[in-house]
Amino acid sequence: MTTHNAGVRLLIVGPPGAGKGTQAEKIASRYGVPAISTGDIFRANIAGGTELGKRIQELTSAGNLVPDSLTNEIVADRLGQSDAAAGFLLDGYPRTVDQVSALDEVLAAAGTELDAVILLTADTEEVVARLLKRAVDSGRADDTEAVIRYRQEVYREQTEPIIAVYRERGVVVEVDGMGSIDGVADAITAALEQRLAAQSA
Ligand code: B4P
Repeated sequence: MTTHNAGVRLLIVGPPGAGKGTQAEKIASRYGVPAISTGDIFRANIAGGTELGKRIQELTSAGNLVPDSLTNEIVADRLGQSDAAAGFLLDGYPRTVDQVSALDEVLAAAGTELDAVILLTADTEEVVARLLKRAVDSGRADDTEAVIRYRQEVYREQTEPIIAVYRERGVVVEVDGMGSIDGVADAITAALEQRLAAQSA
């Protein structure tokens, strides 16, 4: 345990299949904060079979993003729950520049800010291979090759611009996501510890 486990506010960003969800669980448990994944929230809505779930299913199974207005509302509500008051790790959100602004507002209203943005980098062919494997293992509707490749494009067009915004704020911690799961986890931990120590120095 470190001295940085209280009140840490993080987000993890990277291309689909970079391992955000995989690493988010590990980081969140290390820092004792909830991992909040918009992808998981949407899949839970789909599984619930509601009208909202059906609309989300149409969008995500084609590889498109869910509209900002809806996503922002869902995340603001989730961040308002008591378990997120002392810190959180956002996984897969923000995914657009508009979502960055919405998150900024929620954090400003709470008088808090992000401690670090973990950028998980990965090679396109490797992530496509991982997601094709996940398709076999878990059968996700958005894990067909055409949709996987389209989601990489959506990432480049809509999500990559948020990295520049966070780089300008000096909060980005870049980690190579190409190693083994445990190797990547160790690299994230080391990079985060360095960042959080520098911040509190
Ligand atoms: P997500 O659920 O975020 O899905 P993802 O980007 O495909 O997966 P992730 O990067 O988390 O990879 P994972 O750890 O699973 O989004 C799904 C959809 O929801 C989006 O396309 C979009 O439509 C919608 N959505 C989500 N957030 C949104 C937002 N904010 N706004 C609008 N729409 C939004 O890893 C992938 C696979 O690789 C796994 O099988 C894993 O076991 C394997 N793996 C991980 N690390 C590995 C490693 N180091 N080596 C080998 N394999 C590894």
